[in-house]
Amino acid sequence: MILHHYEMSPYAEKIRLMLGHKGVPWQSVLSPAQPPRPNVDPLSGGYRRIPIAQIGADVFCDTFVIAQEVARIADAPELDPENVNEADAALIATAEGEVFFAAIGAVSPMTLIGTMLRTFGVLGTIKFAMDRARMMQGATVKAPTGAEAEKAVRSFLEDLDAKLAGHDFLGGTVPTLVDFSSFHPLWLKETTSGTPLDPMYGNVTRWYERVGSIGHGSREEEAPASAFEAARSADPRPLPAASGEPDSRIGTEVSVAPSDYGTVPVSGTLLALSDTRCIVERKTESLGTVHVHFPRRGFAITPPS
Ligand SMILES: N[C@@H](CCC(=O)N[C@@H](CS)C(=O)NCC(=O)O)C(=O)O
Repeated sequence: MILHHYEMSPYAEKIRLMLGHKGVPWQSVLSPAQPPRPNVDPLSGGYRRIPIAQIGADVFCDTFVIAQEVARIADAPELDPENVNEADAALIATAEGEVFFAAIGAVSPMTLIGTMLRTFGVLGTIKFAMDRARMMQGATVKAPTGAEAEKAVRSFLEDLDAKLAGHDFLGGTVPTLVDFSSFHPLWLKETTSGTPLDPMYGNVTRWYERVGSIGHGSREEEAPASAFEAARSADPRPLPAASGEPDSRIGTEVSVAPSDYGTVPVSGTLLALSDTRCIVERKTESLGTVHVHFPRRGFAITPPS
C-alpha cells in the first residue's frame, strides 16, 4: 500500500498507526499540507483531502475505504468500519466529527499561530490559513471555538476515561478501529497545542501513550514518480460482484464529492456501487486507467458538473 499523506495529518496518523499495528509494510509519498498537489492529483482526479491510499491502479479516498483495505490486507475485521457495533460507531462519529473540529478550536489562537509559524514559516502560514478558510466556506460542518470547543473535548475525554476503566483499549484487549479513530483528534490537539493531555484523565493518558507507541511500522519513503509508475504499470483490480438491483447510473459519467467539507468533485465513469462504496473509472493519458474508490456515506454522486 502506498499512502499519500503529510506528517501533521491526523487522519493520516490514524492509518499510519493501523498499518504499524498490523505490521503491514507501506510506502509513504509525502504531499504538501494544502493544494496544489501535483504529486497525487493525477491519481485521484483532484480529490481534495488527505490521506489517499493506492494499490497499483486502485486509489482509495477517505479513511473509511482506506481502513477497509488495511483490514483486508491484514485479515483484521476489527479494523473494518463496516464491522463496528452501534456504540463504537457513535463514539467514532463524535471523535471524527465534533471533537476533530473542536481539537483545533480548543487551542488558543496565539498557540496555533506559533505552531503554524514553526511548521510552515510566515508565508506558508498565511497560505495555509487562507486555504483552510476557503475550504471551510460553504462547508456543512461548523468548527466550534473557545469555550464551546473546550467543552466538547472535555466531555469526550470524560467519556473515554469511563469507557477505558479496566481496559487497555476501547475495543478491549487489542486495539480496534474505535481506538485509532478516537486517538487521532486528540493527537491533533496535542501536536497543535504542544501540551500533553490533561493527566486528570488517567485512563485516557495511559491509553493514549499505548496507542501512540504502536508507531508506524515498516515505512519506506518514495517519490511521487514511483507511485505514478505503480499505477501506470498495473491494471485496476477486478470489480466486486454486483448485488441487488442494478443502478441506472452505472456506466454513466458522474462527479463524486464529499458533502461536508473539501467538496472538490472527481469525475469519471461510475463502475460499481455497493451500500458502502462507489468506484469510478478515470481514463488518463499519463497513467492509463485508474479506479478511484470512495465511501457512499458522506459523499454525493451527481451528474458531472
Ligand atoms: N473523512 C475524511 C477526512 C479527511 C480529512 O479531513 N483530512 C484533513 C487532513 S487530516 C484534510 O484533508 N484537510 C484538508 C487538506 O489537507 O487539504 C477521511 O476520513 O479521510
